[in-house]
Amino acid sequence: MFDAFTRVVSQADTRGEFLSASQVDALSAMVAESNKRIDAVNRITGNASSIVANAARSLFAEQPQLIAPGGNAYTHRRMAACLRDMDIILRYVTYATFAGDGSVLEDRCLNGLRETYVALGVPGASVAAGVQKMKEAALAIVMDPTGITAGDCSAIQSEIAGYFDRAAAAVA
Ligand code: PEB
Repeated sequence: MFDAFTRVVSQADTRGEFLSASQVDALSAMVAESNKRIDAVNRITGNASSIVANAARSLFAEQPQLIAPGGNAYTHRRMAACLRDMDIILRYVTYATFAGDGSVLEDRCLNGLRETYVALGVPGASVAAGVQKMKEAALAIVMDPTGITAGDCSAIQSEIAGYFDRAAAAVA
């Protein structure tokens, strides 16, 4: 598991090189912008249960076969497993956002997840659709201008979008 700093260190060490000026500059810029990152993590974390619940509700409205008898979210046990899975994926997206690196998401959540879903008979494309819904809701909350100093959050927005997209692509 890397963060933005340990990844740069590891890459430099692999080549036996000192850190380059451009690597240091990029990390300095990341530190200078870190309030945006922390605010984004706090906002997603603080709204996690409603992000999950609303995304699931919207998914089941679009794909009612999931909650019909025989569906993959039919019975309380499967519904609970589904909500838990969405919550787990969202949690790892917040970790990746905090670390500024997707490896924690890749290594501890997405690695092997497609195979798990295939084995369980859970439709990966439906999970991916749920992840996309969480992405929309999370980014709407992150980019909400109320109560924060106005600034350019396009970089953190696209970084977070990228983590959700990787999660969706990993199971689709
Ligand atoms: C991944 N999900 C399920 C299981 C596992 C995961 C390992 C099997 C064990 C169990 O039931 O608990 N676990 C989960 C995860 C990590 C982990 C992400 C990462 C670290 O450790 N059903 C639907 C939707 C979708 C869904 C499409 C969006 O209709 C999910 C939610 N996951 C779902 C369901 C099950 C499951 C298990 C329904 C139960 C399947 C079954 O037992 O029939």
